[in-house]
Amino acid sequence: PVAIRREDYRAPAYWIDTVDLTFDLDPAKTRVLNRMRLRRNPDVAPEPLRLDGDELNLARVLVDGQGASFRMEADQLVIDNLPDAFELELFTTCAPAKNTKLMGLFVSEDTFFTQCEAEGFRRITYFLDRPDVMASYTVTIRAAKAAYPVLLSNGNLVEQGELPEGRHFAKWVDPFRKPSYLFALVAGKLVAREQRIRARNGREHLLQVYVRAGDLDKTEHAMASLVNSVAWDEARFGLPLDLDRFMIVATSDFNMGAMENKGLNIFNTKYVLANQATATDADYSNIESVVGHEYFHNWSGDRVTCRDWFQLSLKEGLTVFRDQEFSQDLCAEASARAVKRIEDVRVLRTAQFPEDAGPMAHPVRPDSYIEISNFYTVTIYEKGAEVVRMMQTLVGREGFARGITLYFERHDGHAVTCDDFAQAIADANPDSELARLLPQFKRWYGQAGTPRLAAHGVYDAVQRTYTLSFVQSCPPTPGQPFKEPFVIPVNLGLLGPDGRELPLQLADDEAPGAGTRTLVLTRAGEQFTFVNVDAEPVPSILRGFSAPVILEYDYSDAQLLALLAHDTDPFNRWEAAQRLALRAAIQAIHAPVVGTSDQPLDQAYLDAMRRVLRDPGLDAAFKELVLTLPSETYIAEQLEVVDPQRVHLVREAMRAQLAAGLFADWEQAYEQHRETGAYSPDPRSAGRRALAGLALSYLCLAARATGDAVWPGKTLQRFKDAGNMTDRFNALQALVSSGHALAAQALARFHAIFKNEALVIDKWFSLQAGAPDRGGDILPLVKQLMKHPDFSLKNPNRARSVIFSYCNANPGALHRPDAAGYVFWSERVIELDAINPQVAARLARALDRWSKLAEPYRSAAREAIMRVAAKPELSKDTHEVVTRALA
Ligand code: DPP
Ligand code: ZN
Repeated sequence: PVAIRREDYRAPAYWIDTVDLTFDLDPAKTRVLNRMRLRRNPDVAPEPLRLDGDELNLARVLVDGQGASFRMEADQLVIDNLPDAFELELFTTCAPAKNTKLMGLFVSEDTFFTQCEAEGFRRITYFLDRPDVMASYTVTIRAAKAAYPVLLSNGNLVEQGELPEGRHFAKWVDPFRKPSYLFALVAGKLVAREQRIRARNGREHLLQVYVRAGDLDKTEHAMASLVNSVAWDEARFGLPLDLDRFMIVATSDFNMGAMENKGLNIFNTKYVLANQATATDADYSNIESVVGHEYFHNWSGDRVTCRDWFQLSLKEGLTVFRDQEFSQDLCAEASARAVKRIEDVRVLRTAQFPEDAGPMAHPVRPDSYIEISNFYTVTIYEKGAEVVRMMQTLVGREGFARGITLYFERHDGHAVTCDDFAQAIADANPDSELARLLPQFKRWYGQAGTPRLAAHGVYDAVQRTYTLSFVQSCPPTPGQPFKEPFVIPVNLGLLGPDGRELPLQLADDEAPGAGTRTLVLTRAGEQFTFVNVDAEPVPSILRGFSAPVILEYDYSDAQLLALLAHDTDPFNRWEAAQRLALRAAIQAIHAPVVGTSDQPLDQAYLDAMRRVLRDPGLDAAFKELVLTLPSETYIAEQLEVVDPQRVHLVREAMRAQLAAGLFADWEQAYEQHRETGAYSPDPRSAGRRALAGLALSYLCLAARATGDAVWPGKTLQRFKDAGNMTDRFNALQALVSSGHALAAQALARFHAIFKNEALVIDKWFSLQAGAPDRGGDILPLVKQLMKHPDFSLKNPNRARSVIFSYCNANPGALHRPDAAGYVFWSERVIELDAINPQVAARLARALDRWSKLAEPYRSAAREAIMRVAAKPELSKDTHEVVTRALA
């Protein structure tokens, strides 16, 4: 496989103006007639037409109605000697029922679906399958009426009718030009929830959510989320819905979460279906974000798209930022907004920071790839969103909205680059720091790696000054040994000895300012001196996580406790507790092992946690975040050399301490928060359920140590009586994760109740495969789960629920001294690669951080990766991941 490089970008030799597709759908052999109008691109030197194709059977090629000579070069169809403008007619067939890759046209539960991003359209017909070729599409779908009563494609339905032999057809015209990756087709037995809305500008729209017949009662939340999304994008950014009809269709076989095809979004059922009996609060919240995300792509992605796939973050980073802001704006209370921000940062730090420090590290705008599917990463998405967020911080919320307006004015209908985006935001704010620093700011797009920001504070009691100095650095990443300094906006506050916020006055300031101030760092090292500071302050640095960096500050425990107790910034309050827990974990990991009686947490920490739990002024959701320990993955990231078993044991010891040490407080927290009234997924009641659930899990854990039977009994009762899935699942989880004997009957009952609910059965599998390991018991269980009649490797959700929950999300169980976890991993990667390379390549990433492992893990993990790499006929996807891991 060859690498594709950003610097090699060239405009296409031809443009495609119109595409007229006719599908004769048949699962075994679908016929596709593709009539296109093409013209030579006058801006580039003449060359043959090269169309991409993949696993197609080509039957006919006509140029202006005449048989034409053509040749095949690898997967490309090449035609020479073409006129400047012409009609090209191609007739191909493909086999949707055999398409286990789920790219292109495939069949899921007797329904046809497509997935074309990034390069799936070439599996439907030969095409210039690149995002800068934008065409107008007309699509005619023909199929057996009884089996496929609903026929959908992008845009507007212009005609439908009967055909001989029980067949029928529908013809769709998309009023907007689009790249091929946004094409979509759906055909099958589906029903729709419909809602008509009138937008601010008076225009009427029909919104539809299509699902299988039994699932209609689970579409209310997705529809509500869609209605909110339409209103929000108009209100916040002035971006209206531009179509008469907007459709969402759910499928249970899908590689991604969802796909933003113009007017016809295709979703994984996981991000559509919810009712209170089957979905948790987390599911409700994910549905809201993903429905928002795909809808917002209608502008940031569809109306303005990417020139090439290196610009993927242009649409993904921006659209994640937009969906994060949407979810925050839907929160009625500021505290709920803060909780959402903490959750987003937690994802960034536990998933993206390791990626940025590992073999797959790449810039937000990568320089090369072998398989673009491997670059739908947390770096492109979440770090990309942080880059957009920093722009907003530098130009202000209103300035940013102006920038967005200018971006769409300039580039509507075009395929553009990350530079174009940053330029528009800067140009709309010519006096801003962003405009002044733009070339340097754009290093965030070009340089990979998480910057480290070391801060140090010195108080001068005589001068009454406080000097904060910062030194930034960024470690080498593959292909980038040296980094230039970044522009880092640091939101800062200072707390006085009594915990109150101090006024901030730099030497040059005429008057002090109140509250948070943004310092904009641009050099490797710099200093800021605050004047008129009456006593040594505690600095609250990087409030709201104003930049995606690792902040190092030598806080004393007392300072962290002060921040936890008093900071006005909720993010940094939470962060102070995380730092305390992390510090305790790291100390215990490095300490000599003394039997099994680890006590990593000290009394001051436990007392602080008790105060948080009992504080009537704090939200339940916030308490739950503070009382949740950093994950094993996050702890491991802080270490030079990782012994995963030691990390696991120390964290389990910390959990046991929190359980026993705060037993009475957990009882009280549970009793106070157990009732949430009629079910509603709003942040306040979800927060109450989250805290009650955490309390229950600690109570069961404590009971395990003491042999007490009361709390496990109560938990089982709660599991049985629960009126919603969140409470039910939390109770189940408390029993399973404490390893209590009652877990077995609860699991059996859960399966029996929900045996016909695929998404709930996924949870059932995932909970077991992801449970805390006790003496190596999880791997045998996982192998047993794979033999369960409900298990299937072909369904990505199901495969993920067992295999990923074990390999990618349960480090304490995967990393076994006997290497059996790695052997299992390598077998599954190879097995999956033959079915679905995209899913296999995700799984392949589970051992990304092998080089950090202590022996014997390190050598054994490497050996397992080499075993995968040595396999002949590996997909490009998996090949790229494992070769990078070994590089
Ligand atoms: N469907 C994926 C997303 O929305 C890729 N565009 O992020
Ligand atoms: Zn997206």
